[in-house]
Amino acid sequence: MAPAVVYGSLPDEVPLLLNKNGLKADATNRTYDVKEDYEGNYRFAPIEEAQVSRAMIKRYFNMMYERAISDVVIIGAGSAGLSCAYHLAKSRPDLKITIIEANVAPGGGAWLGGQLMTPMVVRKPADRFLEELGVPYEDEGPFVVVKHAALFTSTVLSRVLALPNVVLMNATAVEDLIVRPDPRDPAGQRQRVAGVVTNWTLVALNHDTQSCMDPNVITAPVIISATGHDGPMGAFSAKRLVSMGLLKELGNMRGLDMNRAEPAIVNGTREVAPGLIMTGMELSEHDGSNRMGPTFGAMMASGIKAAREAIRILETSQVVDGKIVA
Ligand code: AHZ
Repeated sequence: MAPAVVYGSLPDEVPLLLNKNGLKADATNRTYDVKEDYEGNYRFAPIEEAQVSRAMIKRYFNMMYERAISDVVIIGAGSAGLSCAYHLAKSRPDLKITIIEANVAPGGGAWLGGQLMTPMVVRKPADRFLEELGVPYEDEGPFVVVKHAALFTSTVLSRVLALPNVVLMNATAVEDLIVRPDPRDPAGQRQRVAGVVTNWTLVALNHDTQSCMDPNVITAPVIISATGHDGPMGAFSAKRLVSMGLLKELGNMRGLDMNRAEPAIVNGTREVAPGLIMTGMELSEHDGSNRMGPTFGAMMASGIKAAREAIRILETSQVVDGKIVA
């Protein structure tokens, strides 16, 4: 006779707590014979492989379920997107902020300065953002220098991820935008960006090699696009606005002029189409403004401005179930 198949015998996942004797006890008061010994006798608490799967799946898919309606979606976790997420999440802890990043590694181009060198240059007054994050720098008068760009990027990333109202889905690409008639337009002609269409990036990169692999969606009253200048995935929303007929043509990023480029990006950060704010270097493709090369102050200040714009929109709108209704 075949052996009986028994389900439900796996212990549920329960938090481990340290008890008086240094043994780990979980919430059901089971104790585990663990030892932190680096002389050859290190012992872990036992685990079933399925517990590991369930620990991840439960959290990830609960998070996707919960964030199917978000308050703000930020597309792209480069220096502009992360600066935006930090300012927004700190200023408005009540908002559900969802960051979608196509790459496995968040951070965009901010892991290095210019020409693959490590120092990062930030023009004043954007050094105030470094102060707020607690990132040290050397003062060179009109600008400051962080010893390694990764010190800025890892710090802002860890601060953002530690905020309870932020989630980051990396290795996930935005491959389209949700667009609806804008309820604020009495004629019903104007279109409003109302969410994002997502897919695992590895799937998004394989639409030409496989049969149809349909996407997922996230609804939000405000979308902030921070996908950088043109590249394999860059300037995503700017290009989609053109192909959808919501923008006549791309302005195309112009040649390098640090003095013109940085204020143009910061001061031009705005809601470029109803429901869609654009920040960082993506804006240079939308507006046809100069690039600044390896100076990062404008990315930080543009991110902060995008966060302020998002708050302004939310404070002047009536939102029901993730949709602006008036
Ligand atoms: O992976 C991209 C990167 O991390 C991500 N991204 C792009 N398209 C996406 C999509 N879905 C999800 N469809 C997407 N994620 O967006 C991030 C963009 O980061 P970035 O560092 O490229 O852009 P940024 O505007 O934050 O910073 C630009 C930094 C530059 S470029 C530049 C110059 O060339 O002159 N100067 C500066 C300071």
